[in-house]
Amino acid sequence: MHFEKTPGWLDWYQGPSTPRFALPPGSVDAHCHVFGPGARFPYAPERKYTPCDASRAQLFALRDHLGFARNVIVQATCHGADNSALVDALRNSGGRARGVATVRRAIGDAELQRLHAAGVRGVRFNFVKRLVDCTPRDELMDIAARIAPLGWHVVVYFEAADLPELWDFFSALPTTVVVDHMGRPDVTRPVEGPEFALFERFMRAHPNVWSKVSCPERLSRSGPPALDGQRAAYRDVVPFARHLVETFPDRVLWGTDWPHPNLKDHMPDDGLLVDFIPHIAPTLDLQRRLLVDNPMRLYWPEEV
Ligand code: 0GY
Repeated sequence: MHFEKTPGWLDWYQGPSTPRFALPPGSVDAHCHVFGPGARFPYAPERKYTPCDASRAQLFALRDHLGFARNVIVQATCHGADNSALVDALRNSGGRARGVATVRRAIGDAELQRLHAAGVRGVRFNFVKRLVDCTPRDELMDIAARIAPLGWHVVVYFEAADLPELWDFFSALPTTVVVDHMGRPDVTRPVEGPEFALFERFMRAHPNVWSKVSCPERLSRSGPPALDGQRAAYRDVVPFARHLVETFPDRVLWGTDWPHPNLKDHMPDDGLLVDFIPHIAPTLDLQRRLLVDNPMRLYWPEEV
């Protein structure tokens, strides 16, 4: 099957630089995706965008180039609840990838077991309206109850403005809850302002809640580094991510978000994204927890 990309789609960056920051041995890229290839793993009819292909081989080549040991591959909304491309990537990772799937309430126990055997360890609930149609809360709660006995967790993706309304639902989830991209703060607002303070309060009030301190390229208004080197990359995001890393050092994860769906103005050089890490995790101890200890505890607990 042939798919036309969404008009204006930005393809992932070819030939990323070699990071200057040396990742600690055993580092995990805890948020990335595969897209198709569409000819083999067709995009879902209900998708809100059609991406360029981004195969498992291309993801694993990036992993090796950047110096990561492992990946956590998150089901992207363009594949709906068809986890075939994800499962194919996990099965062909040599045990070096774990996954977060999208499932519907009707999923059978045998299918859940099949996903678990492939390496799935979580489900994603997406509340970003431009990406998905709304799934009723009672359906999501049923899914959470089904996956909790497997030791899986729930990954949630939402916009900061929606946290007040989602607070009680998230509080009722019976698993570890991982928030994508710091709950998408508006980084033009102060880090100590009411919006981000609410997110911090949410994490303080719920010891089972973790956050990915990922996606500076998506959250930033100041943008990528200037070519003359006079402007640091995504500097407006640093205080937000660093605050979470320093306040909750055992509940933060980092990921590239490759192949970076739906970016509108630029496509990041993934090598430069890795060079962002020491700005948000300034000590060796924080770096090791963020990149190795925390993701290993969540995704490979049997090896910890
Ligand atoms: C991300 C962010 C986005 C997209 C998806 O599954 C997806 O389609 O997650 C986005 O558009 O903000 O984490 O990849």
